[in-house]
Amino acid sequence: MILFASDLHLSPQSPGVTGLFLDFLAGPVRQARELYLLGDLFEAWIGDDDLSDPDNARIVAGLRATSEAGVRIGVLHGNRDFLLGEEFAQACGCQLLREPYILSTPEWQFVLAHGDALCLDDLAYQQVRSQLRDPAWQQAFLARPREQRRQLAAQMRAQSIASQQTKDSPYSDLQAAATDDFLRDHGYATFIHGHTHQPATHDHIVDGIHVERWVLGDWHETHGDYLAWDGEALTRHRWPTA
Ligand SMILES: [Mn+2]
Repeated sequence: MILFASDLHLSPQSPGVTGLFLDFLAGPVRQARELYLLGDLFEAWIGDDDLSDPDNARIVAGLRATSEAGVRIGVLHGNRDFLLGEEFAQACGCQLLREPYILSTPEWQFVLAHGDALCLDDLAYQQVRSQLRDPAWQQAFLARPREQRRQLAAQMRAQSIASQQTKDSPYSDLQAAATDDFLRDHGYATFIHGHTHQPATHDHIVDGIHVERWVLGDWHETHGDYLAWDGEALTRHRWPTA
């Protein structure tokens, strides 16, 4: 079994979600061979020197125990935790993957991404995104004292909430034409992504070929959403199950 989840947005402000995620790691994930986290595992990540934060340490310990139990964990960056680095990956025993990531199984091909790179209609967002993903900007940010980075992250978060309020929908969707190009460029593989917080399964017809696009949901205090591939079918699940 291969499991997929995204947009947990783990933060000290939502301890319920952290609890659900740790139960998820100790539960269904232990029965799986692989787990892919498709971005925004954390609400914010200000640098790997923040691994010592007690909340982060608890989450890393959960991931570590899971990888040590033999589950391969792949992590993609989201637009919140784009600064997750090698130190984090080593502490968890997981692998940081560059998006788009092609996942080939003996039975099927998938392409994995966070999803925000295809939200091209939101020009303001794409501008911010290219700044945050710029290595020079990242280096300068990481060179600041940790407390300053924490404040800057909170400021950016507040600005993003304010700009969302002027839009019809807080999360713009993927651009249709760019998505079709993306599916074509990745061999019509089944596309799994998150970011939009609009869980659904979409059917695309690209060059006459039917391609599925599965959107992961974000996690809440009461429940989370994940997908499972058992070698034959992709299915959506709610956690906890009851
Ligand atoms: Mn996101």
